[in-house]
Amino acid sequence: MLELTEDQKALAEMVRDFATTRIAPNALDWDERQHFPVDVLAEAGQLGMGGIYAGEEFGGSALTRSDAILVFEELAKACPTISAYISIHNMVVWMIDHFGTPEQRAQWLPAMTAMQNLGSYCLTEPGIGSDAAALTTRARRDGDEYVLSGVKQFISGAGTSALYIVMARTEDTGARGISAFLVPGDSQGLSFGPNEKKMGWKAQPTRQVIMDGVRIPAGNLLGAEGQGFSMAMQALNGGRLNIAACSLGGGQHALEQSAAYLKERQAFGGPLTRQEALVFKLAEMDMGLEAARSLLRRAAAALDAKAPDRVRLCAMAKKVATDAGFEAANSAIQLHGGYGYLSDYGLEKIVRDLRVHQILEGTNEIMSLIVGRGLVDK
Ligand code: FAD
Ligand code: 2MC
Repeated sequence: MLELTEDQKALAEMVRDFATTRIAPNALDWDERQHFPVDVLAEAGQLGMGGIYAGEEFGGSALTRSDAILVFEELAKACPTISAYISIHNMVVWMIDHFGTPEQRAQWLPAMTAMQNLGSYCLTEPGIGSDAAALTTRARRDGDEYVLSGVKQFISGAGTSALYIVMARTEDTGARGISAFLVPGDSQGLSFGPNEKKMGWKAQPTRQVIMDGVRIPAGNLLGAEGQGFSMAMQALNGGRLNIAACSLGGGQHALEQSAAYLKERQAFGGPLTRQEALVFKLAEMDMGLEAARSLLRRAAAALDAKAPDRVRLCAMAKKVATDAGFEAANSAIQLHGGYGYLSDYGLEKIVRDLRVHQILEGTNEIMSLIVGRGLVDK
């Protein structure tokens, strides 16, 4: 299970080629200019990365979750921010492909799997994040339409996306009163807050999505009324695997760069690789990443197999890998000394980008809550 197949090795190599030629050379510049490279995203779409685990009927690649984590790790070696946005887009595409009607799939998927149109996932609100089942955005049925009002906070891709999947309340019955809606980006009454100024993830926009009486056709309800929370959580299981893979990619790149640097850097009469303490640090980084990668592959296999413990394993992998990736990147700065602190070396960007993976797609405390509840709520 942990060995890659020949097809998986070829997939990783194809993505690596794309990432090293089209993303890596530009990553620092996009970060500095806060540039969201939609043209390069469309190129990723042409290579099948817009619907990685969506069916082939409307342009998806019909790959597994075990394949997808390889894609996201390779992309993240070049830029965690771009990799993570492509993951969010894939969550949206998967929700439409998996839960949508034939009409919804035919309408939205072709341009989205090609990444000509981008998608945003809208769960968080200004007043609720971790306690997602308490969300307050309203959707009221009015004849052949729904009318949506409320504000979504921290929405990745907002303002650029053509489609927003919005989780909104249709009944006052907790998680079971939440429904999911397909909200076109050009809807009347839809507006966006300013682009947030952030520590990292600068090459993708993060904005509020503001809905003031947005009217959408009743046919834009995704799934049935009351199923929105469950669908949103199912999409997040895959998102958590992908974000874990993004952290591994960033951490792995930082590790490789550090090993190369220690070989070159001279001090105390020879290269720094002669200092055993530093080689031990590299070994610790490697061990942390490899252990997390093993758990991540097990969690992805569990999601592929719809195993009963998949939610627990996805939560574990998300916490373990995002912590390991951040630790590795932060250690890489230390191993580079003062140079690690300079933007040109790219390491401080990786630290800034990976820091938020411990916060979003469910904070790492919420991952512990999911795992811990399973131990004591039996
Ligand atoms: P809170 O829920 O207020 O938590 C505050 C602190 O309390 C955290 O440390 C948390 O772990 C802790 N805490 C809360 N409850 C518990 C508990 N029961 N036990 C222990 N500790 C607890 N959301 C979207 O819907 N779509 C997006 O595209 C999106 N993109 C994002 C991009 C960025 C750059 C950022 C920063 C966030 C994004 N988010 C998005 C939102 C993200 O998912 C939330 O920030 C996250 O879920 C945490 O919610 P919160 O910020 O409200 O923190
Ligand atoms: N997969 C499938 N179903 C799930 C699930 C999961 N991961 N998590 C919860 N559910 C189901 C659960 O089985 C239950 O179903 P049923 O009603 O049939 O029993 C229902 O959802 C309600 O779950 P809980 O009773 O556990 O609800 P509670 O409110 O106690 O806790 C919690 C839910 C905290 C686990 C959930 O709110 C959560 O994951 N919070 C974190 C929010 C989050 O991850 N936000 C990320 C936003 S997106 C983002 O950051 C991006 C960058 C895109």
